[in-house]
Amino acid sequence: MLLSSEFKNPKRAAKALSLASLLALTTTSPLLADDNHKVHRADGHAPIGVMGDHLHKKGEFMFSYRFMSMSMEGNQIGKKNVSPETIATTIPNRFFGTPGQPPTLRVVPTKMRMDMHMFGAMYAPSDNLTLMAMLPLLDKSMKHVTFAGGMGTTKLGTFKTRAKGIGDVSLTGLYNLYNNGTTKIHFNGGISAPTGSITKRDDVLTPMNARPNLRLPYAMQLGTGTWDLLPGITIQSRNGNFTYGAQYSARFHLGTNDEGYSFGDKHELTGWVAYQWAPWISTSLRLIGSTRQDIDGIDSNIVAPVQTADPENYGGERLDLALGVNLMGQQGALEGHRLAFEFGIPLYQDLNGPQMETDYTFTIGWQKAF
Ligand SMILES: [Cu+2]
Repeated sequence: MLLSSEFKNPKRAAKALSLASLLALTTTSPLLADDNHKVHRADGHAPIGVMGDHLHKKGEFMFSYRFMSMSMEGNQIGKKNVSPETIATTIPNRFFGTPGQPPTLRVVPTKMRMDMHMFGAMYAPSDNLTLMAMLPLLDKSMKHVTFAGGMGTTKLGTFKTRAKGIGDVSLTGLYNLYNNGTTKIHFNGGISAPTGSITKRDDVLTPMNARPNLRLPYAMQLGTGTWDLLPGITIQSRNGNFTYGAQYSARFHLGTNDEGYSFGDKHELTGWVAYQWAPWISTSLRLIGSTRQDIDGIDSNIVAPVQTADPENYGGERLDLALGVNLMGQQGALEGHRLAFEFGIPLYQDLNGPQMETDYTFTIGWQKAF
C-alpha cells in the first residue's frame, strides 16, 4: 500500500529513490574502504633513500621521519687508498707561507660520522601537484690524527670535532607529467634555503700542540650557505609485483655564500627494482651514481694544515649499491603506517682528494598519510 502510494506520487518516489541510493552508498562505502586496503602496497613508495618519489591525491597530507647515517673511514686520492703517514709527509699544504703553516698536511681525518634526522611533510593541493617540505637536523663528528711538528711521522695525538644543528630547509613541488596507472612520470622542482650554519667552530689539536678554537672545515658545516635549486625527474613503472623506478636529481648552488664560496653542483642518477612478496613487505635493489664538483671560492676563516680546509679536496664521482625493505601496516593500529630501511655500500669512488671514503650508509624511515 505504501509502495503503490509512493509510485503514484512522483515527488515521494524520487525521495525514496534518493534515500535508497544514499543507503546504497553508505553500505558500499565499507567495500570502497576494502578497496583502499588493497592500495596499502609496500612497494607503493620507492626505497626510503629516494626523496620525492611519489605524489598524493588531492587534499592528502603525509608526515615522515627519516634517520640517515653515513660512516666514513680512511682516505682516498682518486681511486687509491692513502695512509695518514703518506698524507702527512707528501701532500702539500696550500696555506704554506702563511705564518705557522707547515709545508705538508699534518692533520689527517681518520673517521667521520654524519647523522641526520629528517622531518618531512607533504600536501597535495591537487591530484597533479604535491608539495614537500623537509627539515634536517644534523650531527657531524670527525676524528683526526695530528702529526708532530713540520715533518716526520711522529703522532702527537688525536682529536674529535663535532657540529650539531639544523641543516638547509627545502621546499619541493612534485608535478605529474604522465600517469596511465602502471607508469608514472613526474617533475621535481625544489628550492633549498640557507638555514644551516656555515660558521660552526670547535677545538682542534695543532702540530705545535696548541688547542685553538677554529672555524671548522667545509665538510663539518651544516649548510651550503647558498640558495640551491633542486630539479629532478622521476619515472616509475609497475608490472605485477615488480616495480621499476629511476630518478635524476641535481643540486645547483646559486651565487656565492656570505663566507665567499659555493659548494660544487651535484648530479645524481638512481635506478631501482623492487619486488613485493606480500602487500606488507617489499624488498629493493638500487644503484646510485653521482658526480659532484669541488668547492668554488674559499672561506678565509678556514686555514689549517688539513685536507678538508682545501676547497679542491671536495667532490668526485661515485657509484653506490643499496638494499632496501619497505613494510606497510595492513590493519589495526598499524594500518597505513610505513616503515622502511635501506643499507648502502660504495661500489666505486673516484674522489678529488685526499678525501675521506664512505664505508656505508643507512636510512630508517617512517611515513604516514592522512
Ligand atoms: Cu608522501
